[in-house]
Amino acid sequence: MRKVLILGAILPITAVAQVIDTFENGVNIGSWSFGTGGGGIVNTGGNPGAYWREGQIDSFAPQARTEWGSSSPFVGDYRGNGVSQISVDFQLYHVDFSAAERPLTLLLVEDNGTPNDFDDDWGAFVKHTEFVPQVGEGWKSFTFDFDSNSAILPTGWLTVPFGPNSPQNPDWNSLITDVDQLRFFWGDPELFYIFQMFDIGMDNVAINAVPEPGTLAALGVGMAVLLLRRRL
Ligand SMILES: [Ca+2]
Ligand SMILES: [Ca+2]
Repeated sequence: MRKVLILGAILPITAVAQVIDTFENGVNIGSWSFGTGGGGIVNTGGNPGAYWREGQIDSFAPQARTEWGSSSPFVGDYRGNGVSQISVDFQLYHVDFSAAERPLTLLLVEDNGTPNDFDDDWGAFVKHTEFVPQVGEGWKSFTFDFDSNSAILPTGWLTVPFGPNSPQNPDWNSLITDVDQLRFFWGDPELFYIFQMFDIGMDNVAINAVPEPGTLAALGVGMAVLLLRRRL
């Protein structure tokens, strides 16, 4: 009886809070696009159902991004909101030459407090171990796990300046407590690529929060104590 009560008390605390953009009913929760102005929601063929399709992306590296200055739930104070995971599904329908061996990169952008001045913007990014999908591969899912409570740039992450006035020593803490834009960058931001036309689909963009590790550890200790007491 006591065991049931314990589990009942823990489950709500460890539940994952999630915002997921499935694009159903014509709703683009996250203000997503690839920035061409030509994208839109298609009602069938997604993973499943509706999805975001942008067919005329002329770019060296397509970048699905939250609209600049939007109130997208995919930006803001990641640390305060306990964000620990971001995931997305992509499909590649067409590319002129090749999209082979491009990692999918999660890129978080900081406007440095000046949203109208792009010369001092910068970002922090982490490359997924999986490459972007190829034509004919169908929908491919990507999940990025990270610690927004880390006081320093997490292992595997790098920073990138976007203008001549970007800070010399970019502050991870100012970024992770006030993310201004989320981008999924189709490639390695440190490499150069040729311009090509891409036709891409996107679905199930999700941002997840779980309790801080300290909270889980405290619960673990509590469970151990309770189990010990039961045995005694
Ligand atoms: Ca969908
Ligand atoms: Ca700025």
